[in-house]
Amino acid sequence: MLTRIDHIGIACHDLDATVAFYRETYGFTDVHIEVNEEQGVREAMLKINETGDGAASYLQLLEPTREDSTVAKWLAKNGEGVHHIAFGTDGDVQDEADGIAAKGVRVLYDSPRRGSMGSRITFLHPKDAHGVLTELVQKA
Ligand code: MC0
Repeated sequence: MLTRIDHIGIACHDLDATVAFYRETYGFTDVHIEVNEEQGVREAMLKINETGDGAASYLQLLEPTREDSTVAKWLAKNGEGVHHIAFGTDGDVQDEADGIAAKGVRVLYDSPRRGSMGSRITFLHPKDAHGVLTELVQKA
């Protein structure tokens, strides 16, 4: 079952400057930074609150590490802003994806890939989700 907004992904040009903005403007100081080479991003997870399913909700700031990454492509076309929304599941993310695929929504990966902080993730095509790139997350 999808039980939380796991994170909102925001594309940015300069990760350090954007983290500083969120820290100084809103006081979000719980920050985890990592590089995900497969996805072509350096990312910061800013914890906002814990959720009723034992997980948490985050803002995710995404800076591309290479020009051919999905985020670099998106930034070139749209500029900085909200890139995707991620729902968290309390179960197996592949089971969740299979159930959604059965409703006619394209799932982008055949099997889950590695996401932030050791999570398992997959994505739904934005064209099948009213224009919103949607990620499914199973926390580590
Ligand atoms: C593209 N489109 C979007 C979009 N990206 N619509 C809404 N939100 C987005 N973020 C739209 C385009 O405007 C275009 O529509 C159509 O989808 C095809 O886009 P494209 O520019 O031709 O690009 P494609 O087809 O090569 O790739 C789009 C696709 C890709 C969604 C398949 O971005 C993808 O595989 N995304 C999933 C992986 C990802 O985004 N990774 C970065 C976050 P029009 O109408 O113009 O034809 S990694 C992450 O978040 C991890 C690390 C984590 O959470 O832990």
